[in-house]
Amino acid sequence: MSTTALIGLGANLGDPAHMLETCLEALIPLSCDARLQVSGLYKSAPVDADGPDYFNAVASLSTHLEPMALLHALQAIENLAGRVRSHINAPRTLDLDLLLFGKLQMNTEVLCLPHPRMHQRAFVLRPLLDLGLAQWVIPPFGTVEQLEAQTRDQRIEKLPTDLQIRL
Ligand code: PH2
Ligand code: MG
Ligand code: MG
Repeated sequence: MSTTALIGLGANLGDPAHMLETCLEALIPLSCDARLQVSGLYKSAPVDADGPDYFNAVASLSTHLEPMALLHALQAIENLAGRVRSHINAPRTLDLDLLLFGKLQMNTEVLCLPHPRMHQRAFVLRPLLDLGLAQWVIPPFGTVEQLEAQTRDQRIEKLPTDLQIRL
């Protein structure tokens, strides 16, 4: 059985757009049908963080992995990208957040699903609209469309060039 997982991509150090493209290649083996959907590419003001503007996108994939195995695979990709974990919300070369794993809800020290802050963040919600998920419900808060409408005060712009997946 496969599960649809949504992954938030973010970076604000180095060459973020290039990093996000490279990381898409690394996500392909985690997907059971080699079909990876990616939102448009966005530039956004840091939320609860400092440093340069972030580049953000969201990817959707269908996976056979269990949630913890997927989380560990994402952390391995972050580490390969030279991610240094200095302090909470420190600027980073690559951040891969597991946002949703099917309809699974869980709350452990290492993994909370749905991601506990995704419903408040334009840099997650706007890309989800690109993926056709406007009516997706983020429990217990509401649909992506409703929640995105409440984040219009956050600065975010869609960049003209989409991320390319190079096979
Ligand atoms: N990630 C954070 C904290 N703040 N702000 C933006 N705009 N984009 C991010 O990806 C982001 C953030 C922690 O992971
Ligand atoms: Mg994050
Ligand atoms: Mg993270």
